[in-house]
Amino acid sequence: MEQSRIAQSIGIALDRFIKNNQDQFQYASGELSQLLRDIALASKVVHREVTKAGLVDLSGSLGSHNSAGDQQQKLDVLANIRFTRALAKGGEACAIISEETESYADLNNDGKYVIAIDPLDGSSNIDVNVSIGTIFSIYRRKSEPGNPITASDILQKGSEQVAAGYILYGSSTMLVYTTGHGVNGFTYEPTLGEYFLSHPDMKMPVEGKIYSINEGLANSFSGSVQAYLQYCKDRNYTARYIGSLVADFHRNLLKGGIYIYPATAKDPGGKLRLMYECNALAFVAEQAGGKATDGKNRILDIIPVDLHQRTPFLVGSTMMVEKAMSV
Ligand code: AHM
Ligand code: MG
Repeated sequence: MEQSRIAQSIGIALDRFIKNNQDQFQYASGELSQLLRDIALASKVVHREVTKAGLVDLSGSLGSHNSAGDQQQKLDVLANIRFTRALAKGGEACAIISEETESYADLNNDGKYVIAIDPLDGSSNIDVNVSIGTIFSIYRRKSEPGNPITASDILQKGSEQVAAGYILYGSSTMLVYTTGHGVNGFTYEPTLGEYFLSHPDMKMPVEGKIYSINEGLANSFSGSVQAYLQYCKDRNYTARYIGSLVADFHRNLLKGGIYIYPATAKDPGGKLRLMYECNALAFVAEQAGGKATDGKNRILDIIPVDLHQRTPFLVGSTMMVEKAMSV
């Protein structure tokens, strides 16, 4: 019933979709809806900046100031400012954890939500005009609003996310999110300045044939990761690696596949960050019927001890992830 209701809403604008589905949230208030709208708004600004990246770089190379006399800023820093500003203005967030800042940003003590965000992931791809993304997780704070936030508000495990998702700045810009009731994808229509539902109730194929991994590092992979890669090759699977997590994940979500960033000699604990890269995608994957693990533990069950902690990450079609864990 719920699924057909969503399927019938194809083409509906994001704002209206959020409003229509507000009753699904565990905490029936408009605050979470407002947070999602704040994130969507900031992403539209980032979309605008991303599409101008080549021009910005050009003017940057002529002098390090723009026409307004401001210093040119790197897009990832700019994206961090855009998202932080949007979330701070709304008042619903009490803290933001970001890849771009060492410590968390303490916002409104009355806010009920903690946001973990990678404002612009895969940013080394900006210079070469390849897809990049924003990844976000939303948690409800544990302590009473009105008080200073505590470590237990900040260091929550992924299973406690109340919403999560990503924005993919690709050949079109898409926002994909879950509030724990399935996954829905919205495509941005830049001339109207609106996201519209284009991918209702997304499901990740249970089995797939695409594997995504930086195979140049294979010499330092564990024996089991190397054995799984051999398994993929023996079956003529397709290798696809953009080097932009959101883009690699999104393709595998739609087509069926596995993304692996294992422990390597350079990054023995894995490269990717648990709190603002892996948890959100793990939540989306599970809600779409997929699986996410560090090789042993479910990603969403890992208790974080540090804002920026890393983890090995295997995410994708359930049967592929299970196979990768069992070889
Ligand atoms: P970043 O947060 O510095 O952008 O790094 C994260 C990115 C992911 O988007 C991508 O999947 C991975 O790093 C690629 O790493 P590598 O170049 O080692 O393959
Ligand atoms: Mg990142």
